[in-house]
Amino acid sequence: MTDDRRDREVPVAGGGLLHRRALLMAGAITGGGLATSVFAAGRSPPPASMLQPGAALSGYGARSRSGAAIQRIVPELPFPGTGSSRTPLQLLEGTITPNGLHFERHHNGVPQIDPATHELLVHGLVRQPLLFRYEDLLRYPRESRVLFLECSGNSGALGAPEPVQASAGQLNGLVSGAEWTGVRLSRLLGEAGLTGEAAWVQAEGADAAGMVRSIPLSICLDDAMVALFQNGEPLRPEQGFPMRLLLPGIEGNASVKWLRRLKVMAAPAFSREETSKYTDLLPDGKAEQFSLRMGVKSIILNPSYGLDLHGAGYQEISGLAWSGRGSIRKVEVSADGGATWGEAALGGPVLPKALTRFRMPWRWNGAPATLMSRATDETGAVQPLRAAWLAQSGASKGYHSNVVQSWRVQADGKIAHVYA
Ligand SMILES: Nc1nc2c(c(=O)[nH]1)N[C@H]1C(S)=C(S)[C@@H](COP(=O)(O)O)O[C@H]1N2
Ligand SMILES: [Mo]
Repeated sequence: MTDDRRDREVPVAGGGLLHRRALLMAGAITGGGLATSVFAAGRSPPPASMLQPGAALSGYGARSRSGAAIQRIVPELPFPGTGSSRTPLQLLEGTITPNGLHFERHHNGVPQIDPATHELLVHGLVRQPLLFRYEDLLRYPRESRVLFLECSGNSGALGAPEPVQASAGQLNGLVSGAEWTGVRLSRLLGEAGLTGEAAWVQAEGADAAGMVRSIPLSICLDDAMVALFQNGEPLRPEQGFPMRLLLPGIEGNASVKWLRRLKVMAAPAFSREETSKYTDLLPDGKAEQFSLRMGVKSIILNPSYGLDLHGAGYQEISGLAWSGRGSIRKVEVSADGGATWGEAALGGPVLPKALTRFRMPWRWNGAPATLMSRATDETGAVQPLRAAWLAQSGASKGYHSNVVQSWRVQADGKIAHVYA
């Protein structure tokens, strides 16, 4: 190693983790080691793509052939419309999930809804009940926000007694990130005029599940929106076309899709989705209801299960972090099973209640290593270790898992899911 490289590659923790500033320095990391030398490659004749005109223009772009191989992780189910498909997080980059790869969770399939006849009713404890057509909503002032959406059942497999050997997306892909555009819910409720007793809003979807969730008014009047667009185009049917609730930082279940009614109430509905499901069973056998806000969480996506390493040397460790309470303050990474930790670089802009990409330079020495990441959010909340989380919440708890996860890199470069 040259003196030059030693200056730039400052170790910050055990197992070869480097100071994040190494990411900023051209040539510091690879030192010419990853690309093919020009002399070895020989001369460079024009490729076949330069010898004839390319394909025609198209009305809607398609993915490259290899890109098209990236698919949602869809389970085989007895009732194919009811269940969830997952985002293959480990195969994607950045923080925005392409619309066709946004995870899906449907309780009774994807309805086909005609925007020309669909209506949103706002009623209950309001001075003036109102009906909004899709075209009405399109005339309201809009706002766009980059947000994560996560099912509270995400990462539930981390509670299994033995680590499930599956990809990062299979384990954690009930989270996606998108830029959502819509109308602030407070604007619509304000127009209907809330009465004094108003305290909850029951949201109902127009799907065959007739899904109902009760949402505290404080959340509805804060940053909730009725979303109409997703990453620049109208919502996909899977995501709730023509309109859905989008509650930043709140468990996905409450972001009711195919939204058709909002009933302002003095008390919650105590619907199926907030009694028999989506409650958190505590060690004493009681169930906590309306534990709506998602915790601080991070996962390493690269390297991860299924993305084996090919030889020792420089590797970038990268992944995603998010928190329902605001923005990510820091992500620490360990390469020695949690004995020592170094701080990763955060990709900007770091937005509240949005996916944040973290990156950590690593020079792997080829020996077995256990990789972990641990996020801290702007409120100071820290992602818990698995054992601590299970101890305080009871092993039966399937929802809201935000435990630190561990990947074991073996000497042959293969990666296993482990409990460290
Ligand atoms: N009407 C309706 N809304 C719904 C659901 C549903 O089945 N019906 N599923 C909920 C659940 S459990 C989640 S996690 C999110 C998933 O949103 P997505 O499919 O756009 O990812 O939608 C929520 N909204
Ligand atoms: Mo969910």
